[in-house]
Amino acid sequence: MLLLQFSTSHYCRKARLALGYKQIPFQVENLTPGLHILRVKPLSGSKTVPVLLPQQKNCPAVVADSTEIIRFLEAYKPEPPLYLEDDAQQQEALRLEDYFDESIGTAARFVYYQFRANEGKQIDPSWMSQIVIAIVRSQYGINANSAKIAEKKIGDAIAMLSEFWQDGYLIGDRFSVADLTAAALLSPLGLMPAYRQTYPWLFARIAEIHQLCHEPLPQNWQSGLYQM
Ligand SMILES: N[C@@H](CCC(=O)N[C@@H](CS)C(=O)NCC(=O)O)C(=O)O
Repeated sequence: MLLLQFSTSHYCRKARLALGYKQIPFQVENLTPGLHILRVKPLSGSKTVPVLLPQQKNCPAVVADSTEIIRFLEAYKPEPPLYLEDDAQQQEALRLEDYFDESIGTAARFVYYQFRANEGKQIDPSWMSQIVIAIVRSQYGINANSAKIAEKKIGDAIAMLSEFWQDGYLIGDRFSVADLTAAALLSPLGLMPAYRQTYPWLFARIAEIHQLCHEPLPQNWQSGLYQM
């Protein structure tokens, strides 16, 4: 299997966590943001990564979007499962996956790029890095106001996680797609000292999930160099 990705994207991390959890061998092709469209659009019709090319008999040629990739992997290799047996619990797990994808993954991007343009500027003050940050901020409309709204969404998500994650799972009594998605999409916050210091349990849990999924932590969790 070949995963087309940005190496530091948290949605691509979500796909890698799922592949790793199921111990499915895969290779990655790292794309350059902007130029990636030339590779991805003809394959999936969309402009986002991750995109998985299963390259296997009786499998679709292209699976785009992290949620679809997990759905495909679950059918391709059901064990160990990321979906839950109980129907109601599974519906709830998919609802949480969607909430983290649509609301929290985007909010994490806003909070992180606001940080990188301000307190986190010294992490990489090079003009190259600052240009990338400026392009991303303009592409997504990231500014002090939009980042403030995103911060509130992240706060609500962490409050919810604090009820379930300190000693258990988001749904039911085992690891599921909901836990995996939360860990992937909140991982960029591990580069921000304010979050790291205030919520050590959150980052301990994200680290545990990475271990369970055989995926290294974001390379620069310590130094704060991270782009998505
Ligand atoms: N819902 C998508 C979101 C993926 C996404 O937002 N990917 C970003 C990278 S983090 C991307 O490809 N951005 C490039 C672009 O929008 O041109 C998923 O879950 O796969």
